[in-house]
Amino acid sequence: AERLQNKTIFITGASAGIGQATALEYLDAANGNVKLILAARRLAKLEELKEKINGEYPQAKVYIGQLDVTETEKIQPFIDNLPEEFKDIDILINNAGKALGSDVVGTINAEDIRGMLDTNVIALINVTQAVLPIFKAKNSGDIVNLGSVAGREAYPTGAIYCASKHAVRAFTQSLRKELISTNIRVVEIAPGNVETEFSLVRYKGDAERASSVYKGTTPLLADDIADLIVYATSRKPNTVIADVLVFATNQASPFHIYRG
Ligand code: 8X3
Repeated sequence: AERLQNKTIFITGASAGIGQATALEYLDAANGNVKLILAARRLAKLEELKEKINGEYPQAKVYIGQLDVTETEKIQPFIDNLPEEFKDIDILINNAGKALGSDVVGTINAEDIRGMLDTNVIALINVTQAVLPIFKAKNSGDIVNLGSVAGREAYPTGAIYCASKHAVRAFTQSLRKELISTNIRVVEIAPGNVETEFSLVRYKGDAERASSVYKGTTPLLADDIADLIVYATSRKPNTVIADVLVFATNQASPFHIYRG
């Protein structure tokens, strides 16, 4: 797309899943003419991804950086130390996020509670606050926050994850309203089940349980969400795709899933 040419795009959680797919989707949509800032905890994965991108799109500019977004004090330096040609961020994809465990209230361990709220909520807020001055200075930029159906409909055994995604939704809506007089666009993309490492992380490595989430369905894949993110951020400047709830065709709520 013409509108994406030479944009600088900052993606958190870029080493796998929706984050990685989004990086590749931007490259595809802009024929490699984008600058990507790819951040994640797993640097080796990012190095692999960068190599793959360099092979396929020699014209693409890719900056990879190890960043655990829950390490609050590292966020601003990460932004400040970007190489000159990557400093002028145009699109922020707040993708890093996770579910940990599936326990009922009363049995949720403290590490999981903090893990979800730190990554999904606090880190997302901190990254947004670090990038927002860049957008305000030029009166443009897109902020895409990854919500979830869990941010619309809370379900049992997901209290903290659901609370975290409700928080993402509220934060996103407040921000869009605060920026009403600017050209900055704020987007929430809220997927249902997407087949990524997500369930493996939620069920702590139990591969059988993880795959049962998607069993009998034609699940959404990471690149289906990436496709929507690229679509939303390549609309005409007078348009904001404010809010997208997206399911696999055979899902209608967290617990309405048709398994053929
Ligand atoms: C992931 C979808 O249904 O597990 O955000 O909450 S769900």
